Amino acid sequence: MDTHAEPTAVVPQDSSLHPAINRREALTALSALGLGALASSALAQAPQQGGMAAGGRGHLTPEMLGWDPAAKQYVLPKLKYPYDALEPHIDAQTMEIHHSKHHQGYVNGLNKAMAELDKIRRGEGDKSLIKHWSREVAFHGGGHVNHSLFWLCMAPEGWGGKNPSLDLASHISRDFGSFEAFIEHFAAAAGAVEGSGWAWLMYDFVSGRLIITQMEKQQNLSMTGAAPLLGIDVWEHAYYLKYQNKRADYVKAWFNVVNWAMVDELFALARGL
Ligand code: MN3
Repeated sequence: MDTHAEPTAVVPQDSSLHPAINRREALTALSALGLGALASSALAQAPQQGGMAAGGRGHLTPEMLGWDPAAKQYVLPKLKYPYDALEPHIDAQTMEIHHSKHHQGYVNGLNKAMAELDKIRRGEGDKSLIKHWSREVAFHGGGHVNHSLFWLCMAPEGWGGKNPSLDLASHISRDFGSFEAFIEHFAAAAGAVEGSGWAWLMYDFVSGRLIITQMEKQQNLSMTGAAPLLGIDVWEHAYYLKYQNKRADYVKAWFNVVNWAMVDELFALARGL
């Protein structure tokens, strides 16, 4: 991959794939998803920007981020591509089970935990269970955020370009040495997660640098104050049907379906652009 390549994002012809966006609603959704830092950073710049849609950006909607503004509930986001669209790299059966069963489970668990905590606050629940429901929020909420971003950060080959934008690519080169060094580091981090978890490319607000982190389960070891930009799920449910124990092969294949245009979008949002 060429660090200095021109952006190669290919916009799908079906305009319904990129619905118009209301910036405030998207920011609300980012907040609801627990991406408060990402949302507040974007919000801080909102008056100067006049909306993402006006700037040519704005692929994100609350629904895509897993939030129903009307019901004020977390929802399973619809995918922007069919379950078989990531073949041969990610097989259709894995995608269907992963999205409709596993992710739905996190949505249900998160809504349930939020409702139970609400009951306790109203004096109708068992206060001794606050610790239990708080852990449920962390685990299922983490799972919901992670997967909502995971679906967005993948796309059929060619949709999101083969490389990050020049802007993101230059930051990657600055912070990791080169694009190749970044890929190597990211793949190694993903391969070395013990048990179930994730590897993430994140933007650290404090240092203003890109970092790579590992995440155990859905949230352990996660870093607050950094915005997730690109993550790979290395739970076995994400790859076992096709790749069995060969996680490294899955990680290598997965890079073919990275939606760099969306990663660019999240990177811009994180910096309030
Ligand atoms: Mn998963």
